[in-house]
Amino acid sequence: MANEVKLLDFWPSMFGMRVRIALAEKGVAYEYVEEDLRNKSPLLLQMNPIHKKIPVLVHNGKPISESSIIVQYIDETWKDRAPLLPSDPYERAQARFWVDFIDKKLYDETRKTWGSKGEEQEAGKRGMIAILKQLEEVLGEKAFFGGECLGFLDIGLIGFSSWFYSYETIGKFSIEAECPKIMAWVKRCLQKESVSKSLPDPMKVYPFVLEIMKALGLD
Ligand SMILES: N[C@@H](CCC(=O)N[C@@H](CS)C(=O)NCC(=O)O)C(=O)O
Repeated sequence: MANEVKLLDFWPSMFGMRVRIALAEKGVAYEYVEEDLRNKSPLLLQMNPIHKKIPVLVHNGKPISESSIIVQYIDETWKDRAPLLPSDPYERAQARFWVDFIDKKLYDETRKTWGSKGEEQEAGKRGMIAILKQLEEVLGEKAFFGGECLGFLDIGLIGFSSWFYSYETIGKFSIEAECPKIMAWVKRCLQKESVSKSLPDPMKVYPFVLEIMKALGLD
């Protein structure tokens, strides 16, 4: 079967980054399609009519949406190399639990660090640090959440690190001071080409965040 793989994405998206990393880990060649989210393409609207969001993976013409579902699909489809989810069902359930936790809790807290002011912003900073500390406990003494190799939970979290500089600079706090183990883990992940080539430069993310803040009247 031919493998025609297309990724509808938007460069600063930590959700899109998950898919880029998973495809890189598996060595899957694909066409990258950058979306303008203020003017969504007919292809995006056709491929993800429910949420109308990126990322969408289009595999041999069939769309798959929701980043964590896409990463699992990639792992199951190209299963002969670089396993991303643990083989043990309990470990697999745990990895899925923590990615679900990131999706339900972390994104909202991080957004408050730059997308709000005053007490809400402070609460976002506290909330984000509390979640990262929780994840430090999950990491324990392991090199990666996946153990010796990058896994599903690593892929679920690492994209946020390209926004850390923006959260810290706008929110005036230091993630490294509060969560040194997470920062050491970020540095280990960035040594992997699958990660470093999939994440944008934090210095490019920062002006992008400032631009959204301006548009929201938060500057
Ligand atoms: N739960 C989704 C979140 C995806 C998401 O929030 N995508 C954003 C970009 S980061 C988007 O497409 N936003 C467009 C919109 O909301 O209209 C996933 O994991 O894929």
